[in-house]
Formats: sequence, structure tokens, C-alpha cells
Amino acid sequence: MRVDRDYVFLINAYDIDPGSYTPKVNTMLDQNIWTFNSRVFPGIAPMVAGVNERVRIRVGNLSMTNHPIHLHGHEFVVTGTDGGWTPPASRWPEVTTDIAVGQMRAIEFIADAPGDWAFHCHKSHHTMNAMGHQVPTMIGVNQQGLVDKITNLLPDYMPMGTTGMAEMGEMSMPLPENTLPMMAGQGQFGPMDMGGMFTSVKVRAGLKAGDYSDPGDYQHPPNTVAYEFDAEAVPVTRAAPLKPDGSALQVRKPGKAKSGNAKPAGHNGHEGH
Ligand SMILES: [Cu+2]
Repeated sequence: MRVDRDYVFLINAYDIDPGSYTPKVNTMLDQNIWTFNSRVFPGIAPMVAGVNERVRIRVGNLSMTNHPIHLHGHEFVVTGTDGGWTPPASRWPEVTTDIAVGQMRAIEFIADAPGDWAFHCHKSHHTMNAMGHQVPTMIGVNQQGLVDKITNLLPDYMPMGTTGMAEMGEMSMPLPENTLPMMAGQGQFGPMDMGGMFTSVKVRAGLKAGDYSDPGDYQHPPNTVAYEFDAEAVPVTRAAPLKPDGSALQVRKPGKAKSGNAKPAGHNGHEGH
């Protein structure tokens, strides 16, 4: 069962109030810190792999809830369970596998796509750090009047949730000691708005066996990065439509209708026919 890279995560969860140093060990389900190897993003080193290396990731779930573990950019197969290695004929391609309470799974894939690929639990609140989940929905609520009154008492107060939670990653709110921002991490395109059970697989050409150092941000080849389309800035050019014989049709651009001509514009020059 040889592989080129073999990674192991144990999943655990904690309930630690912001500013506290003492986990509430009697909490059974309402944890607020979701961890890989007792660490949370952005404090988890990326996994690395050379192009076309076979990678195994073993995940054991010590927490009291299931975790649908998801990998971007590749399809994997489940090669191991608590019962041992799976027979090859029993495997099917997956991008997410649920790891139930007390279970372990080994997944394997060929790292054939260079890039930085997210690897995370697919439960959204498991990719967040400590925060009360009982906050009211504030989307669309203008909090300015309230903010003015509160900042008289608490100068550092910042409103949250007016446009959803992504704003959390963009503002650097002062935090109590021994606390992490709910969503954090800076990527090469801006705030990543992630926390908790989130890390990445970095696939690079030319990586030496045994080299586990972080290769940094992936350098995207030219013209492979999505961008916001600006119709004003980019002139649209269209090829002339082809006739069935392959030759281009001549298309007359609509012209200005002469005054008093009730016909649609575009047929100027035909009046004399
Ligand atoms: Cu999870």
C-alpha cells in the first residue's frame, strides 16, 4: 500500500469561551472550536505533494459529530476504514467522504493538478473559529444609530452581519486574549474567510521527495485566473457568422432611418429599388 505522501489528521472539538483559557469539558455538542490535530486554520500547515505523486490522507474522528471531509481539485478513493484496506473493486471516485463519530478513513488520490486546493470539513460552521451561534440575523439591518450609541460606551465596538458574515474576514476587530477571529487567513486574492477544520493541499511540479516545506502561493499560469468582467473596459468582437458552405455572411449594420421613413432602420439605400 505504498504512497508518496502520507498525512494523518485527528479531528477534535472544544468549547472555549472567547477570552477564556479553560475548555468547558462538559459540553457535548455545542463546541465552538473545530480542529485538525488540535489546530485551527490559519494555524494548520498545508499538505504538499509533487505532481503525479500518490497521496494518502488518514482522518480519525474523535469528536461527537460527523464530518463530511471535502477535497478540491481532485477525486479520491477511500482506501481504508477501521476494518482495514478496502478491496480495489469496492472503490468509487469521491470528492467528499463523511467520517462518522469514532470512525477513521484513509483516502488516496493522484495529485495531478498543480495548484493550491482546499481540504476542509463541509459543515460551514466547522470552518469557523469561536463565536456564539445564537446571534440574530442582521442582514440588511442599518445598525448605524445603534452603533453611535454603543461606541459612546465601548469605543472599539463594531457592528456585524449587515451584509452577511464575510465582512468578518475583512475587518480586524480587537479580540479578547486567547481568542481567534471567527474567520481569518489571507490568500493571494484577499481574505479567505475560513477557520477551524480547513487547510490546503499544495501540488507543485519538481517537489523533492521528503520536502514538506510550504511552497508559498501557487503562481497561476497567464490567463487562468478568473476576474470580474467589465463590459465597458473590454470591447466585444464577434467573428462573422458562417454560411453553410463555410463562407462568411455579409451583415449590413443598421443605419439611421431617414426622417419620414416608417421602415425599420438598416435598409437605407434600398429606397430607389
Ligand atoms: Cu466538521
